[in-house]
Amino acid sequence: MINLVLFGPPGSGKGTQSEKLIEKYGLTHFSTGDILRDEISGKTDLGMKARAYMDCGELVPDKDVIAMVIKNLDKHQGSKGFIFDGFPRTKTQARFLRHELTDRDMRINLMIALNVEREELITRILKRGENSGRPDDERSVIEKRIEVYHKQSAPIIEFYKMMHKFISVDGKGGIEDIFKRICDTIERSIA
Ligand code: B4P
Repeated sequence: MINLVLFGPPGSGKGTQSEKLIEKYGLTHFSTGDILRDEISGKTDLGMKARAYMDCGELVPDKDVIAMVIKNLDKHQGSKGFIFDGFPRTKTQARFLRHELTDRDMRINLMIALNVEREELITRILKRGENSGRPDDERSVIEKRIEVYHKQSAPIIEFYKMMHKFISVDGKGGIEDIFKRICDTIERSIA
């Protein structure tokens, strides 16, 4: 079983690369952003609450995300492994994930962080915003999301570094080139 955390600022390509990794390694995609957007589409209580945070670029509170993760994690029993995309995003979430996985006799093998500079992140998300219909793909919200990433999410890099599970990959360039870098990293580190 391989469990990966795909990490990086908004627009770094986590969703894009997750799709390719799932196809290659047969893993289960676990994207908290996608699950939250499904909750919004379904107009659930969580969705209505989450929307207020997401639309202005803030993180959804840990207690809500954690309850949602507990509900969704056991839907995938028998999985060959997970790609955690956009989760964990805070130290509390990182500690929670380690605890939940240990209880299930599982562990994170590697956190792969996609390294992309700020201007490129903004360009990519603005381009997606032309068609995505996502209220958070708008410049001032993108800037807020990047700020929140640096303040609240980037500190968890230390958590994974201490466990010798952190690897940074160059996230600039063509999608296929980045994918090859990620696969090489996985094969060097895990296989
Ligand atoms: P997410 O859905 O996870 O969004 P994101 O981090 O902003 O990444 P995104 O998926 O947009 O970008 P990607 O890198 O794939 O989260 C949205 C919101 O949900 C958060 O702001 C937060 O409010 C909430 N949330 C989610 N998880 C949470 C948690 N754990 N705790 C609390 N709150 C949570 O790609 C972006 C674009 O770049 C795409 O259009 C893609 O086509 C393009 N792209 C990718 N690679 C490229 C390349 N190499 N070249 C050019 N373009 C590329």
